[in-house]
Amino acid sequence: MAKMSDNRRKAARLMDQKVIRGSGGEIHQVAENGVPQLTTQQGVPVADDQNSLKLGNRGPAALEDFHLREKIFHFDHERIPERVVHARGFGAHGYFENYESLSNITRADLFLRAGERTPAFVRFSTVAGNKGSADLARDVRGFAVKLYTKEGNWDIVGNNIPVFFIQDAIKFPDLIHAAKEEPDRGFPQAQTAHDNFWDFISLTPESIHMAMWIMSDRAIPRSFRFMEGFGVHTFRLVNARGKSTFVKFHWKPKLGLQSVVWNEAVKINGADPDFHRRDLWSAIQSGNCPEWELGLQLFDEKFVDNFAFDVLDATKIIPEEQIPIRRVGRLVLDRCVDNFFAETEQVAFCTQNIVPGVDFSNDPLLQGRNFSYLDTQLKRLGGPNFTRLPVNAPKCPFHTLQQDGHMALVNPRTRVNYEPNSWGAELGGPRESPERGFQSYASEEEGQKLRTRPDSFADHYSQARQFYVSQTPIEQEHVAAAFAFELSKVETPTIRSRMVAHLLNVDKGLAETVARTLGLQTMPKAAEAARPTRTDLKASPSLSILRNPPQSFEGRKVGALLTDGVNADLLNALRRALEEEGAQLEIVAPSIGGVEDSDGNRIEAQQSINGGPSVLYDAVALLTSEKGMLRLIAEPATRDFVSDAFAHSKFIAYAETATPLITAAIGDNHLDAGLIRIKATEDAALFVKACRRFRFWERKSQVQVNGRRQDAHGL
Ligand code: HDE
Repeated sequence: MAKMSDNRRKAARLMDQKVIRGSGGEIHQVAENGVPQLTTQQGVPVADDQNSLKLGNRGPAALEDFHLREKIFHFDHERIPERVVHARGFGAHGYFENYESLSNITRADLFLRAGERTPAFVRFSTVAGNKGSADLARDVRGFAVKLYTKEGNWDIVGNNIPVFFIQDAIKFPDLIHAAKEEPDRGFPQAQTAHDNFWDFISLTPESIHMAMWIMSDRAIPRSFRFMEGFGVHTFRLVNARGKSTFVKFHWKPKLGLQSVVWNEAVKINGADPDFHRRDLWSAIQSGNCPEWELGLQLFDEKFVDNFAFDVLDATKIIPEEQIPIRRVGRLVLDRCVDNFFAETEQVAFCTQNIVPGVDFSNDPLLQGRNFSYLDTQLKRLGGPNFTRLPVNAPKCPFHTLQQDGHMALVNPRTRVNYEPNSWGAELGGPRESPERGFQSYASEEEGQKLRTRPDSFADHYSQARQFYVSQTPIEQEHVAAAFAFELSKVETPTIRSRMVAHLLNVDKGLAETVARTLGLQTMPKAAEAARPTRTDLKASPSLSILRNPPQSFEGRKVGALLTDGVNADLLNALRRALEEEGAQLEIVAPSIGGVEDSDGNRIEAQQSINGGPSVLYDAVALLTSEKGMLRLIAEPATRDFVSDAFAHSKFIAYAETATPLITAAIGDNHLDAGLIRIKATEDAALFVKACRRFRFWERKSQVQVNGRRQDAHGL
């Protein structure tokens, strides 16, 4: 009889681990002391998960090895198609809490009672990149919210930008094809900086307003937690009496808006491509649960008739100054997913998922989306039963007569799978509910069947100009620099000129700056406009990030570069001041083993200097001791830590002993008020107070990099 392979196994230790060594030296771990047994999918206990079944010691492999076959078969089928857009995303659970009854506006159940909490799942995403792309791509961010109400699931599938590129869904495949990697070469990925994208945009004047937004800092957010969200389209809210009010949905982040600068974004992508998902994960895990308030812009037919633009045109906003935002509740994200695939990947948002009390408008983009989402989920999730996956299923009771299909987990339990039927109240299954059931708003619709664009959609530039003039000079500089960067990657000169021709209709100064930076030899004429740009639209301060700063440094992170001998008092003072502010301190040290402070205490490090560049932080502190500093001063990573923080206009706290490090990195005549020397413990609090402004934008001085002048804003 063949010897059981177990006889050749020997108990062994691998450092702290008690293991068993097999005959080939491989490690086995055994189910004992209450550890569950590994089984196959069929529940058969597995004796050996390290070796396949072979004839003799060295093979060949036996086809009857059902464990090997099952394991590899399942692995081979682990992937499902990624989303055609918004492939890279990150989700979390939470709840929506309603502030007051809105019954006079809507019969939607979640809005009827003050204090009512509705479970929610939110998925943030980038649009263009594939699933494995980096978080800091210049891109729109998806902001999709699933609300599990007591009367069904309501999905607000929005973005962090309130307008869209196109006005009609029929252009969506073209837009996305143009934005994604070019089909012959398969690159560039997760970038709009290429010919096809700008070719399409330059031939689609309706997209110019959105182009302004994506060239602004909105497209490189510091974190999902510091982004607004928008439902984009006009929707309807309908009350119990059947009265409809138009609405636009807004999510306002409690921590305020914040973005990074482009040069920083590029470096973050290298240092931590998961920067945004890690940020959300850590915030929730540490109990700093991000919050947004739901804001409603409510308006009636009279406003619609008098508004300068068409409320069905998704390339237009309604300025907050014109229709103020009413904050009606808060969204809190307080639980990370248990499993990324099961929840974040399998969650299926559909714009069609609405509840009684909410309804669509005729926005042609929204109408097309209502087809697209259900359709795409079928392909992605492989069958019609994706609605039963835990993350997609309603949390209220639901009863349908639908059955079968791929992966049917639940079918009707009784004989009844149709209606009407005569099986009576007990056996007859679910019935209609004329009172509570969803009723479409009975809007008056008539007209010829036409394939046309309404002329009320024809103004392409006025709000683009309004967006631009609403920005601070710094933000305007960033917009110009972003256009110049993106167009510099466009190889075809006529496309560059065409874009400048459009920008001339937005703002002459902007167009000239972009043309100059691109080195355009001749200035084109302004693009012929379907409607002349209106210059009477007032600046809307709410469109600027920098005009609406939060008053606190809460939720932000300081990276402190330490060496052995760091002044313990200063470090503790900084830690305390940040804690009081609700901000975080991360220790960056020459090695991950940490440092010893001036009192002889061991300080744990979260990053080594090579793994924790300053782009990962909102502000930095240089608390190196004199001796430690001398050892680091020639290291490129250390110099970059300082010079990047400086170039990205960050506040920098420094101990006297770190001064030579600053001089080495940025020269000796650049000290400005954004560099704060902390001598005594009170100075740490002053530094944190200064950080409430996030960036020291006044920094006009220049940094010498490789003998060349570099703009201090990292443009
Ligand atoms: Fe989407 N969009 N979209 N979109 N969209 C998808 O659905 C589509 C549009 C948005 O985290 C797809 O499940 C069309 C506007 C988000 O899972 C697809 C049109 C806005 C997400 C689709 C638009 C969005 C998607 C791909 C033009 C902001 C990610 C995978 C008519 C208001 C949801 C999927 C998530 C995803 C179609 C335009 C937001 C193909 C046809 C405008 C946040 O169905």
